[in-house]
Parts: sequence; C-alpha cells; structure tokens
Amino acid sequence: MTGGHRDRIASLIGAPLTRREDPRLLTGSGEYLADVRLPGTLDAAFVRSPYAHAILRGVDPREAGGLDGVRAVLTAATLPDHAPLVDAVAIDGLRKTPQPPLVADRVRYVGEPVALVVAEDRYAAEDGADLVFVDFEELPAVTDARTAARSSASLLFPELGSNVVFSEVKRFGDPAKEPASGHRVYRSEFHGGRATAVPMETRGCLASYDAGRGRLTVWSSTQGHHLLRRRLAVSTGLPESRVRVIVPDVGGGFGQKIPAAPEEVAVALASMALQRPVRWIEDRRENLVSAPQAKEQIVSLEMSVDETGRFRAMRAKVIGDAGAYSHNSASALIEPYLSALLVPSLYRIDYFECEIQAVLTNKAPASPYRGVGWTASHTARELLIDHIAREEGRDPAELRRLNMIRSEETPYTNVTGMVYDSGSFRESMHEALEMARYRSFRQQQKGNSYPRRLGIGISPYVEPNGWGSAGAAQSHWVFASHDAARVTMDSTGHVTLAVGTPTQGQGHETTLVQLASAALGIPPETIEVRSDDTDATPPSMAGTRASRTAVVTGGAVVLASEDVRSKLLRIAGHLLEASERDLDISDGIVHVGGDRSAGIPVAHVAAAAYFDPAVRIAEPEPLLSSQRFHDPGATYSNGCVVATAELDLETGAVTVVDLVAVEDCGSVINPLIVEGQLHGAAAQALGYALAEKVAYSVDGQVLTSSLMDYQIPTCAEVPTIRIGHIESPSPNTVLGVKGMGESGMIAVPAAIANAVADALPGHPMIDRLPLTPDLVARLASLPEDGQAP
Ligand code: MCN
Repeated sequence: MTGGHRDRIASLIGAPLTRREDPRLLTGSGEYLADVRLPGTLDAAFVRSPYAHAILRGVDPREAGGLDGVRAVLTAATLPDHAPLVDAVAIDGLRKTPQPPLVADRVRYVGEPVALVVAEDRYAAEDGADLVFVDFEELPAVTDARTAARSSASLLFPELGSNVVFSEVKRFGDPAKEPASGHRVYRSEFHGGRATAVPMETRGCLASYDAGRGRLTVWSSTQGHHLLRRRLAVSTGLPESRVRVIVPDVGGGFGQKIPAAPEEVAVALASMALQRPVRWIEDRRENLVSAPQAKEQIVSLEMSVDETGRFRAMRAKVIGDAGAYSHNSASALIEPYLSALLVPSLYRIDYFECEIQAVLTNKAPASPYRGVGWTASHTARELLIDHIAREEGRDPAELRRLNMIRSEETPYTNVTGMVYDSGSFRESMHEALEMARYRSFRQQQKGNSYPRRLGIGISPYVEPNGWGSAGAAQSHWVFASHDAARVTMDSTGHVTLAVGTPTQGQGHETTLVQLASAALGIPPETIEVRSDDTDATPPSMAGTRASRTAVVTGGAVVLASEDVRSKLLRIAGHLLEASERDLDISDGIVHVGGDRSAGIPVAHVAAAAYFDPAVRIAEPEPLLSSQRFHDPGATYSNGCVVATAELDLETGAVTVVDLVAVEDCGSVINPLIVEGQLHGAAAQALGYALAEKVAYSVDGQVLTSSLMDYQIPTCAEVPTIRIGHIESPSPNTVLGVKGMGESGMIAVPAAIANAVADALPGHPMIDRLPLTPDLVARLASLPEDGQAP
C-alpha cells in the first residue's frame, strides 16, 4: 500500500463513534457464561482448602456422594489422567512450580481446590461440597515475602529448597556514573498493596465432552481463548485441534482472566469423566479469596542527584509476592520483573541497577492486573521524586521537567534499552499542569488551614504497550505477542473481521470496525467482528492483554483489509473497464476519479467476485478474504496525570477533588473509547490508592472475603475526570496507533499519593498504599519531620 493511501486511512479514523456493542449489553441482550445452558448440564462446586498450608492426608467423598442430586465427587486421584498447568514462558532462572487442577498432597493457599462435587443443580453441588470430609495436617504458613525468602522459612515446595523462585541482578549503563562525591543519594521503600481485579462477572466455564468424536468444547469467561485451548489440550492430552473454546460476552477481566485456571482444567476433566456438560460459575467469595491476585511488591529505591538537580543513577530492589505458585502465565515473575524494568521510565539517567526477586507465599497465586507490575515501581519512583524536590527546595514539576527526555530526542534509547519511538513527555506534563491550574493552585494552597488541607500530585508516565515481540524483548521478556486477523467480504458486500483477541469491555466491536471501515472504504454498519470462538478465529496466543489489541490486532486488520480492497479494485477495474489505479472506494461505492454517481456498489463487485468466472482475468483468486500476520515494532505511549486531593486531618478521609489526565496514544482510533478506558482505569486506580487491599491474617486467612471488606470505589468517590489528548503517532505501528488501556492504572495511584503527601503537614514519606483513613490520620499526627509509621 502506498504511503498516500495509509495517510488517507489515518485521516478517516478518530471519529467519536458511540460503542456499537452498548445497546445490546445495556439492554440485557448480552449472553454471558451463566446464560449459556446445554441440555443435561451438571453444576460444579469446589471443595476448597480452609488452611493456607497443610498436608492433605485424605479426602472422604462418601457422605457427599450419597446426597440426592450429586452425580460425582472428584479428587486428584479420581480425575482422568492429566498434566498440571505449567507456563511456556522461557525466562532463564525462573523455577516453575506446576499447578494441579485439584491438590493431591499439599495445599498452599486458602481456597485452593481440593475436590469437585458435580450435581444436577448448584444447590446440591454446594450442599455436597459441605459434606466432603478432608483430613488436613496444618503446617506453618508464611504470608510475608521477606520472611518467606529467609532460609528458615516454611517451604511451599520443599523439593526446591527455597521459596525464592527467581533472583537476579541486572545492570545497565555506565557504572562509572554510580553515585559520586557531590551527588546526594536519596532512598525509599514502598509497599504496593495486594489487589484483586474484581471483574463484574466472576470467572467460570462450561465444558462439554463429545466422547463419540473425542472433542471437548469449553465456554469460558477468558481473555485468551487460544491460550486456554492450548493449556486444556496439554492438560487433558487431547490434540489442540479437538479442543474448541468459545468466549461469550465477558463482563471484565483486567488480567485476572488471562491465566488458565486450575478450576477450568478440573471442570473439563469432569466433563470427560462423566460425559455430561459440566459448568462452574465462580461466586464472589471464591473470586475474592481464591482467584489470582496482584500488585503486591516491596520496591526499594536509591537515586543519586547531582548538584544541578539532575538524576544520575538509580538502584532498585523489587521483591514480588507471587503467592502460592509460580503460576501458569509466569505471573510469579511478570510483576516484579516488569516493575523493575520500568523504574527509569521517562527520566534520563546514566546508570541503573536492579535486583529482582519473586517469592512464593501462602496466598492466592498472582496474575497480571491492569498496569501489570508497573503500578508499584511507578508509584515508588514518583513519590521519591516529590520527596527529593522537597529536600532540594525545588518545585516538583520543575525537577521532573529538568530530568525528562525531550520528545525531539525520539527515537530515544533509555538506559535499559527501551526505544521510545515518539512521545510528548514534557508537553503532556505542561498541558496537564495547565488544565489543573497548577500555578494558581500553589497560591491558593498557602491558605491551607486545619483540618481541611489541599494537596496536588503529579505523575508523568510511559506505558510500554501493544507488545509485539520487539516490545517484549525491550522489556527483556519473551512473549509470543503476534496476532493474525482474517478479513472476509461475503457476496453481499458485508465483511467479517475474525480476530483472536476477545473483548472484555474495551469496545473492540467498534474500534476494529472503524479501522476496517477506513481501510476498505465501506460503512461501519456493513462490518462485524468475531472474536468469540477458536474454531472461527485465527490464533492469538497472547489474547487481550498488555494494551495490545489496537496495535497488534488492529494492525493485522488494516493489513488484511488492504488486501481485500486491492482485490475489489482489480475486479471492479475489470467490470468498469477502468484501470484499478484510477479507482477508489468510499462509502461502499467503487468509483472513478471521485465521481461517485458513475460508480458501482461494493456489493455488486463482491457478487461478481463469487459468481462471475470472467473476473479471474483481473483477479485469479477472487475469494474476498485475507488473513494477515502482524508483529509490530516496539511502541510506547505516554502522558501525565495531575490529582488534587483534599484531606480531613481529623478523620484521615481523602477526597480526590480533581483528576486531570493528558494522554498520548499516538493516532487515536476513537477518542470516546480512549476516554472511557481512562475513566475506568482511573476509577480502579483510585480504589487501589485509597481503599482496596486484600488483607491476610498471619496464618493466611483472607480477611477481605466480601465486598463489604474489599472496598471498591463507587461513583460518589470518583471525581469528574478531565482528559486532554496529544497525538504523537508511532513510526513503528500501522497508522501510528499506540495502546493505552492500562495507563490510568499505572499513573493515577502515584498522582493521588503525591497529592496526599503534599497536603499532609510536614509532608511525611508515604511508604504504602492504600491510604486508608486510619493511615492518613496517623501520618497527619506525626511530628512535622516524622517518618511514616
Ligand atoms: N484505542 C483507540 N485508539 C488508540 C488506542 C486504543 O481507540 N490509539 C481503543 C482500542 O481500539 C480499544 C481500547 O481503546 O477499543 C483499548 O485499546 P488497547 O490499549 O489496545 O487495549 P486492549 O484493547 O488490548 O485491552 C487491554 C487492556 C488491558 S491490558 C486491560 S487489563 C483492560 C483494559 O484494556 N481490561 C479491561 N481495559 C479494560 N476495559 C474493560 N471494560 N474491561 C477490562 O477487563
């Protein structure tokens, strides 16, 4: 395709179309997993461990098995032959701990599945689960990553000899620039709280095994059906071609639905054993207790600053609390690893050293959660920068500006080897500060009085996104992050986009259609997206994650659409007796030289392609379909968040009164959807900053097992979020698009935490999130030079 044609497509995207999926979803016409019903379906309930760490002495299913309606009680011993879940990611030094679908000998977290009761309905299944007798021998539990890393700690896998499953030191840049005389060295330690994604729809699956054909079909609320198919094939021993995974509408995933769940394998095996459809719908308590959790890290930072205020070197130690398994999407490691590598972010430094540790504890296994790993290190660094600014007597915005990469320097290779392709680093911060009226706020802030005080926090960010293989490699990670898209026009001129990245609420049915509509020149109403079925879509082994769909899948959609457009033009040239070079397509009409009145409808050309053998003179393969593979170059979006918070020093209550986000995700496909993504992520981030934390007792019991205890924000706590856009198109991606789905969750917590520190008397170092009222009240009562309790 010519550059001119690409420029024209780029000019056609960017319309704020309302989401076409919304009328269906908002009027209750969506079909979620719990709505799928097959004749003869049995319901499943899991028997879960009440202990965080115990030897499993035995399971007695007899009483449960005798209950009316119960069809089977399955244990590790009675499930059909299977393999445990184990990750394919090949990172040197990661000690993998495969996870069984049901535990055979040792439980390692509260809520771990031990047995599965399958019954005619959910009531009987739950009643049966209560009657399964399990003999446990309790072992000491370890719930703190630092304690777990000690040689004296109780071991989750005695055969490994340690709970540390990964430990490595990485060094980048010029060690000669290490802290030198004349440089001041600042240090901090930050604890990112353990969070859970709380998708509105919990996890679950329905498995149906057809013994006659040897085919397994699984409906799952998953973010990656092709990856799940592969995992199920490996675990059940079936060839991948005999496993089909269908994704109905999904009510949110946020990363929690990336890993194949042990429960999904157990349910599939149960269906194979019983030769009946079996379904499991996770309840909220199960989701809060035993679904994967995320973001718990201890980040220790050291930063040296020279006499001019320039950052010279950074050191980081990141300890990631992996929970009980080095889980099957490498989640044990992905959090601390990505966290450590984003410490330098958009600041220019000469030397960076990081120590990365992933440590097993007796808690639910970790999985990715929006802003994977990055939230903690980003927050730690931005809090430290504000602290340095105060110590150095500088304005925090000025200090950041002084040390930031300039957009004119792109492509800019940072100290760890990330190549920032384009960006608006200082410009985004400037715009966000203007929108937040930063200068006048500082004046107004001087009038702060007891007990209500205002503070402002700044958080500029980079979001590595859209990961193709090159982007992953620049984060020193190995990831099969390529996609294919198949674009097919039928004989009526209607188009189906088949992609392997299902949507959980990101609006793909709208934005992928916008891309194809612009590339093909046909109205959006004539295009639909299929991303729901492994049998109908080309593989995406990564699925929907890593803010990659717009860049990777979207790029493949454009490439395949361009192929189909070329075929249409060749066939239309034959029909119109014109040269295809003189033809164009717009609004579904193929025309010569812009004269639409003399054109022919695309539907006419499409019918000829399928029915008129004569068109083969112009196009020997007139099937109007193309499947294209895409693995884009690395790309990074950026932006800046500024939060204004009001504290009540007496109660410790924090109210975020203003939240400004200026984002730069390159060429925007749909600004309404981009803003929606920021609104959603900012609301989640506000929860993470101020209230949400999975709390464990010392013996590993989850204390936040209902939404009364694990408090997510409501509309009342989320302010109006004001958004600004800057577009720095990427030179490395199709149409210059960059991803952005996670940026709010990376940057907003730091902005809020800095606003709170700014408002507190004496500005104590904040060393943990969430900033609950009791913590804020304690910080407020410290002596003015005090340290965080
Ligand atoms: N977009 C756009 N223009 C751009 C970039 C993106 O219009 N320049 C649009 C995209 O076309 C897409 C949306 O914005 O419709 C998000 O795009 P992208 O950044 O590519 O992210 P993904 O679509 O790959 O979504 C994944 C990302 C992640 S990693 C998590 S976690 C997440 C998120 O998106 N989980 C979500 N947003 C979520 N939103 C909802 N409602 N539910 C989830 O589970």
